[in-house]
Amino acid sequence: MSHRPTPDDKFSFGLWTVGWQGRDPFGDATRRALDPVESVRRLAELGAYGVTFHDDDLIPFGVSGAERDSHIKRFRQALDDTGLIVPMATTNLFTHPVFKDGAFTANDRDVRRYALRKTVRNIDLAAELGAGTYVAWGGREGAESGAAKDVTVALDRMKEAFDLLGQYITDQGYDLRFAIEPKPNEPRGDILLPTVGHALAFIERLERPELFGVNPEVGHEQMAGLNVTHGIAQALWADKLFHIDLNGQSGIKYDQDLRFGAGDLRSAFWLVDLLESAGYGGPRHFDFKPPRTEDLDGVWASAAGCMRNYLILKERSAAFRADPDVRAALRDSRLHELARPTLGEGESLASLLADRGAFEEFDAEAAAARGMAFERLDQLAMDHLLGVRG
Ligand code: XLS
Ligand code: MN
Ligand code: MN
Repeated sequence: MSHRPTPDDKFSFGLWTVGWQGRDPFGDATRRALDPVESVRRLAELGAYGVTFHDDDLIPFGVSGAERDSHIKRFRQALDDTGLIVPMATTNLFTHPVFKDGAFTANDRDVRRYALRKTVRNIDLAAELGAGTYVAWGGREGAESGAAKDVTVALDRMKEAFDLLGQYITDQGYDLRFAIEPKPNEPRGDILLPTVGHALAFIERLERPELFGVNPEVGHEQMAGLNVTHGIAQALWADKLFHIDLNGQSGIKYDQDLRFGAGDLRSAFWLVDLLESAGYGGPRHFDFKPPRTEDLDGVWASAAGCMRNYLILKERSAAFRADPDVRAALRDSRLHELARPTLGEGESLASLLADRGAFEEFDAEAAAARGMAFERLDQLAMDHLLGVRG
């Protein structure tokens, strides 16, 4: 298998990822600004199929209507020239100081109204450019102190905002769905809808839940110490994996946004194994930050590394699944039993209750003595991941 990406691999990148200039809380920019047109060209050359953006990545905040149009025109031209598409777009509701206390859940009502208008304006552009997904990351929706935010009321306001946006795309007839992106903290001390689970539960309370799914980010779940592959499996199980942000993270600390495959490599392996075996058909979107040590050559090397690592892990996962020893080990670990419903066909709860073998005559000691053989199975995965088998 080749590790050279092609558009069929559906790799996409945010303009803000390769375009990150390296400004952090302690230091200034280490790289010049990238023209979005240059990013589109370079990403296409590297084998990506899509590019995504926040409104302000493409059109600097506060410019006139005419200037806005000319930025959009140049971008469209670059898309036409390269064949890159825009699978997703999103709103910047966090950089400008007006959003210091949030956007859809800001205590100030006029800020909430402004945030909705800013979002609607960029939804129009997303629809015009053919995007199928609109991401909503509420980075400033949260608090640093207890009484500052009434969380139940803030969730009412969050629901109000998403219900209005759902109504908007329905009224406009846009072929667009929303993907809510959870994150536990940073930049707020604590952010609302902090994990995939919180977001999935919230979506069920919306007026049009069918229009809403999640956009989990690898590092964001890991910042909360969670197993990101399990979170994504649950999103898939609920038919809610509308989009994904792939990157790398080493444990519970600040949002590292490493290139995909860096950080927790075993977790990355299981994630690719899940996405590929579940037949996830959406974009493989990278939301990473090339470290500020890098010059622009390093930026493109880092972007290429994201895609290369995904393809290597995809190959390793396919070899793992095809290995006859792995198949035998999966049987020994009784995965096929997990796939069997607990009641037999046509069996009822009453027959389970009447089954003496299930309880009165069940030999719990004998069942407890059975080994699960998971260590052998996991070592086979490790061997495949490290490239010493197949
Ligand atoms: C920040 C988020 C952000 C979203 C899009 O932590 O990952 O980049 O993906 O607003
Ligand atoms: Mn992140
Ligand atoms: Mn993200």
